[in-house]
Amino acid sequence: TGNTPCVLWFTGLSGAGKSTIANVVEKQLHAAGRLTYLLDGDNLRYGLNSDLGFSDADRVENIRRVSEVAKLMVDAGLITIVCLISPFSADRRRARELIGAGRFIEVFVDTPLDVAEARDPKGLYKKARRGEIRNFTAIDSPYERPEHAEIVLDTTSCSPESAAATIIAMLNRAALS
Ligand code: GGZ
Repeated sequence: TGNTPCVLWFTGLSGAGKSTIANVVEKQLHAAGRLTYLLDGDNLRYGLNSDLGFSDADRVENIRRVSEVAKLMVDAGLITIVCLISPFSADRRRARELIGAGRFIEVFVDTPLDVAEARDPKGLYKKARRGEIRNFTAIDSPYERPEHAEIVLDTTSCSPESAAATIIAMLNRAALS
């Protein structure tokens, strides 16, 4: 299962399910003996990217840094899983070019805003609607939908396990195994 180093790049709204699916994928790859690393935007913002906020410029820099780290990790032979909202097409395109199209798999977690907002696990949408958080993606900051993602998933009616199965099947099919 998924033997060749590559980057699985998850993009989608806050609450779309990126991290949940990524964790299932990572667990399954581990079970198959693969070396992986999960770069989760939410966590990296406590360390590597603790100087960055959510302005457009800071998001661009956040994504640039994570792209560079992902490139190092894939060079080192890891299946590297990135979870970033990464709302701008240009940033995702730059990441693809940097890492190399042949080892970049874009996973668009296309969960509709109303579903993500209803989940609201951290209450962030509620705060954004009240104006307590500014520049919140899909509320008062844009999300540019991917048009060339290798995988598109809507978690409205699909479990994290079946989403993960779709991704693992793709890794195998793409002869990345
Ligand atoms: C979007 C925000 C914001 C704003 C805090 N807009 O769902 P979460 O909570 O746990 O993960 C989200 C995370 C997004 O960080 P990324 O590094 O993935 O964003 S980007 O790729 O756009 O740079 C969310 C939380 O941070 N969060 N404020 N204003 N998400």
